[in-house]
Amino acid sequence: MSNRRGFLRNVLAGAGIFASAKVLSAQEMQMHGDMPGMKMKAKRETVHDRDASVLPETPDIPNLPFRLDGNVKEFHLIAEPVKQEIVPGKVVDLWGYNGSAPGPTIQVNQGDRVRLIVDNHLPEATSMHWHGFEVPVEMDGAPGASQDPIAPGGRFVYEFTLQQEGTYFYHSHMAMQEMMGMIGAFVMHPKNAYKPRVDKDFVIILQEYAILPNITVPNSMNMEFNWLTFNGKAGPATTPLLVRHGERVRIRLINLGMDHHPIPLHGHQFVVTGTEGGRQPESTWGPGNTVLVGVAQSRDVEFVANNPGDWMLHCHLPHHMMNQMSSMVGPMSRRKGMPAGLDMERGMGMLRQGNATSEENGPSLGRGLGVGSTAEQTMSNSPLKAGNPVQHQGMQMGKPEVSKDANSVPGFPQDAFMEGPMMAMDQMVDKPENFGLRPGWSGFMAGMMTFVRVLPQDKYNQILELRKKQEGNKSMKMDMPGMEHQHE
Ligand SMILES: [Cu+2]
Repeated sequence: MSNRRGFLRNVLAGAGIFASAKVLSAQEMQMHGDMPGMKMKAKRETVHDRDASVLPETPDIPNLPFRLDGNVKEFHLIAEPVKQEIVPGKVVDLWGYNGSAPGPTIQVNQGDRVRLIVDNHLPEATSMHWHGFEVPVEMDGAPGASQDPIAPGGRFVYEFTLQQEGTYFYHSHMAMQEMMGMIGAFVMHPKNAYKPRVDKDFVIILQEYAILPNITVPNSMNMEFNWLTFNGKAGPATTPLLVRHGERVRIRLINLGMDHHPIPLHGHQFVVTGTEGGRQPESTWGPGNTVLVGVAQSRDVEFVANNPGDWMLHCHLPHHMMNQMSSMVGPMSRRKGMPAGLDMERGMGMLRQGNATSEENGPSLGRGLGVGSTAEQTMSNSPLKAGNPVQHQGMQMGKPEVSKDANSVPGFPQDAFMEGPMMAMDQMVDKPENFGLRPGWSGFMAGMMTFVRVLPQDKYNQILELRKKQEGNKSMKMDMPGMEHQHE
């Protein structure tokens, strides 16, 4: 929060460009966005259009406010280091935009003229690419090809008119920076609202990081990943998508990483209505329940939430449904003692200083990648001695349910120490959107996992009330996303 506050102060004081401008909230954005078109269109049609479209929300990520300079929508993005709490207590050093990784979501209307001021507050050069945008080549943000990289402390101003519609994104076009979090969603709303209309519209950005225990900096050189996130949060810290029973829902999935993610939704069939190229013709909408979101792609899925319940939405790659997976930590934590002369951390092969790409560690941080991965010890998946589990503050550490002869079964243990009652932390991730989930639910949510909660009207309203109350409390104490200016 202090980052965002700082961001705004810098903008107000330093650049001067916002000095007399009003920063718009999401609702105002939508209203202003419709205004230029209003004069051109028949009034009736405009009203209808506005009724028919609903603003997408990006759970856990703010929208980027803009100011109007004549007919130009002006956005200000700051590339900068970010501290991001991906699950409670796990704060990592990422690179993102305006205090967030992924960066804030940009929303514009088809036909808009936009100006995007990009300031580089990173210690190295960067460049901003507008993925899939049909813009003049000088505005493409390809370093070395269409422009010089933006030097540290430097600025580049992009400006273009957008005639496209759909789910797009912006990202650093420096490959290693992409693996530090540097992406954000860019939604272009169509001139004529999509049909059929949806009642709920969500954006989810899929990312992955390699971060060993005790390290806060992702190893962007690694090719295996142990932290998998939706909108910068890993389960159970992701915020569920709330919908009313019977509503039509759109979910926009965007992937930028090293893996393709097959994303199933439980309990429903959906159709893919959009890709990174915009709306797809209805003739292509075959039913499915798992959508493969490839690297650098976006997929819009739509469905009618006709099946009440708390339904999982997740990546189906097994290792993408886990947190902090690291081969030796489990066995080390349950064997009888540390090797002679070693403390816990060294016994587990954990690094105690430096960052992932620092001189002293460098690429040796690979997790079992062979050459150069000597910082880790070779460990078998040793027998499970289920004593009283180590208690971690705030977690509901229960004993796993295992049979008496479990250790005689080849392959055991698998999930016994990976999830379930051992790892539940319902209280630590308590928020209105989680209200009423089954006790212990959080022990089974990790990595790229969240819920689509298809709720009856009364429960939906109850949660909204809780959310309102919490937001009321919050605005007394701290900044709200997109509304920072009120507290300056
Ligand atoms: Cu995945």
